[in-house]
Amino acid sequence: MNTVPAIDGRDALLIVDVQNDFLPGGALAVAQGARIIPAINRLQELPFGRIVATQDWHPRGHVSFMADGTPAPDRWPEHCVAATWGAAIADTLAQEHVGLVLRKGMQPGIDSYSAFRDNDGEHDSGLAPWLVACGIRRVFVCGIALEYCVRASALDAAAAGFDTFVLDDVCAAINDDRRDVHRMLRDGGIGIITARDLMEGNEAS
Ligand code: VGL
Ligand code: ZN
Repeated sequence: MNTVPAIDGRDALLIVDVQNDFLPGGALAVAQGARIIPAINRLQELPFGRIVATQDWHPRGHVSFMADGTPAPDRWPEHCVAATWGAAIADTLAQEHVGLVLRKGMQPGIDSYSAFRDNDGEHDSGLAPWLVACGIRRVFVCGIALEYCVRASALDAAAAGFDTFVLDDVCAAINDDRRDVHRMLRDGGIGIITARDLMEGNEAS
């Protein structure tokens, strides 16, 4: 078992990109996307100090969209166009405890997998100092997609000095084989745990 100390007000839950376009029926559906939502809702009942949800939010013609349908690294079908149905947070995701919705990927010429900064590393979202100002010490990350926005956000949380954990079973992955991404996360100093580890650590004794 892999329990972590009980959740309290110095802990943040970061829910990455649980949006219609990343769920079955969406433009960039990740197979397990819908399955993780009930567990995320249960996690939100723990006494986190802050719960943040990110939203991929692209202008039309965004650089990350495949211009002519040709697959290329970091190019995707058109998805999460700002203020469309696909960009909306899934309506099955509980939102009453979400204190901050952070939109990312809004600049036409640069993508942003991480909640903390753009992919060029030059534009900071302000999330890290905001979490520090809120007294947050640990960040727990879940959501979609494990290999892209979850990984980038978790690595940046750790680099910013937060004790960082990825809730592996509450992340939807593009690939069935998670070994490479787990290695990258561990190399970044991130703990890989399950929702059960957290729920068990919070049971009244
Ligand atoms: C994502 C690809 C493109 C993600 C966002 O949320 O992981 N992946 N935009
Ligand atoms: Zn995107």
